[in-house]
Amino acid sequence: MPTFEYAPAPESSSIVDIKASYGLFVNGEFVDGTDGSPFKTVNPASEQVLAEIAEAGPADVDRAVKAARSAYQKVWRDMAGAERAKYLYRIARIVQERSRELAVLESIDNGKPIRESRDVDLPLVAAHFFYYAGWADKLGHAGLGPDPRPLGVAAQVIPWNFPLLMLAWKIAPALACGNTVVLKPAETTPLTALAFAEICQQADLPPGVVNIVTGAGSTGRALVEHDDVDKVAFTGSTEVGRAIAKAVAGSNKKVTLELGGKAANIVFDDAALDQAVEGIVNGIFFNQGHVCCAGSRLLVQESVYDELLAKLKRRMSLLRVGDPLDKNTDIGAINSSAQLERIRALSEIGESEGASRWTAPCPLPERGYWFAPTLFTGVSQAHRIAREEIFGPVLSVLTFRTPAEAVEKANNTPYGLSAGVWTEKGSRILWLADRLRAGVVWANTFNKFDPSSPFGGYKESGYGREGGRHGLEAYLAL
Ligand code: TAP
Repeated sequence: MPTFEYAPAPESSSIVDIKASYGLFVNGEFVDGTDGSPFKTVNPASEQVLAEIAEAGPADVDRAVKAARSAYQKVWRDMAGAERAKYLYRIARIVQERSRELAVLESIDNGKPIRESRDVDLPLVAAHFFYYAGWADKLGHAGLGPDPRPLGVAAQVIPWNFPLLMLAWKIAPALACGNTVVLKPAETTPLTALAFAEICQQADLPPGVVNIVTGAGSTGRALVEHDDVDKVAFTGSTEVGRAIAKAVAGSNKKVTLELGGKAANIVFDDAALDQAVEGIVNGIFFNQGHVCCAGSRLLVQESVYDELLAKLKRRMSLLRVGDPLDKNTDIGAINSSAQLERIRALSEIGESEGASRWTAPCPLPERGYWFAPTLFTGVSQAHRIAREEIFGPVLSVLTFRTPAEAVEKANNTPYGLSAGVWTEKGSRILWLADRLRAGVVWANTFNKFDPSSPFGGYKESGYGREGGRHGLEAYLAL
């Protein structure tokens, strides 16, 4: 089938001003790190160094926690909710005003297509701040008791797949509830968190209410293990989540963990197949598959398997992989060489365990980290590609005959974060939603997010909920 040729439509990067080096954001100002070694952040689409970033060592983390404690006790805890709300609204509006710049910066540092950072990440970031600003003066009416109180200082550690959005998920509810925060972005994507620090200055947020400490795993560990934090909020891998749960066990710290997933996207034979194909593609190839709730296991009813697979392969052949700043790009760069290695390794294991690999025919740029959209058929439930999170653009396809078999296979995973169901039958959707052990179940859609909707997992996908009224509970003493 002939398709149109697309001329490149690159977004200009001249709107962002990346400095040669960045310090830590502590007590309202950028300061040099004192006991860490600076590291570099690179553009994964070109492998070019973007900036040098300070690493926070234990003494720097301690300084940030002290600033957060002081701001909590002197300003933020006792400020009227309506006043706190004004700061959050102000931040939300500045994010909107600077959204083009922030979207470009996110795509440069993370590798995600500008179409997604511009149309998904940034609108949701602003929406989270607007949403939680609305709660700040209504906490007594959230159904969580008549006089909910803040917890104190929150230590927040986030991953690299949605850098600014994960920051918003963490900071907006924490601040609305009267807590102060120290946040550590991922080592490979610190730039938008540092731009957010500037936004805090621009919004005249009282010094110390938000502190940003950059660094790698050791900085995160020093932060969550610090004696003077009251709350730990972590999003990342199940492995690190487990280590954090052990480290804080026996302390008074309240903990929420948002971890990995291996979601089933279940297609019944009565589904609108073209629509389902769009949902499958969005489910696994959105954000290069670097999505905790990605629909990485496709379960297809046997009677429509051949038809669906043919449509899916045709659609995958049209995906454009390449320059994240080109507005035509569907799939951008893999975030780091380490992640690319992991995707390659698990894909090779898929082949060696006997599954059949099919890769969409597409040219890949020479420099940078790239992986073409791939699917595996002939996958059994025992295969590692059906059990482990690949966190890349790789789909494992399995089949089922009956609804009961679909539920059994969907739930046969250590994770329980999300699931998708494609069918014309409303009663079947409700029947499945009741039985799927997943925090979110999407029906005839996938990867839809809204600040008013709680998000979180079962089993090894973690505990606690973020988003919505439920997200307040994680930041309040009730
Ligand atoms: P991780 O390796 O777990 O890293 C997450 C964050 O924790 C990073 O900032 C990391 O620092 C830091 N970290 C590493 N070791 C630590 C330790 N011992 N103590 C405290 N912090 C530590 O995950 P990742 O590779 O960045 O992200 C991918 C994973 O996140 C996937 O499994 C994905 O499913 C999950 N994820 C889950 C969700 C939700 S909402 N459930 C959302 C997004 C991602 P550095 O990276 O800087 O070293």
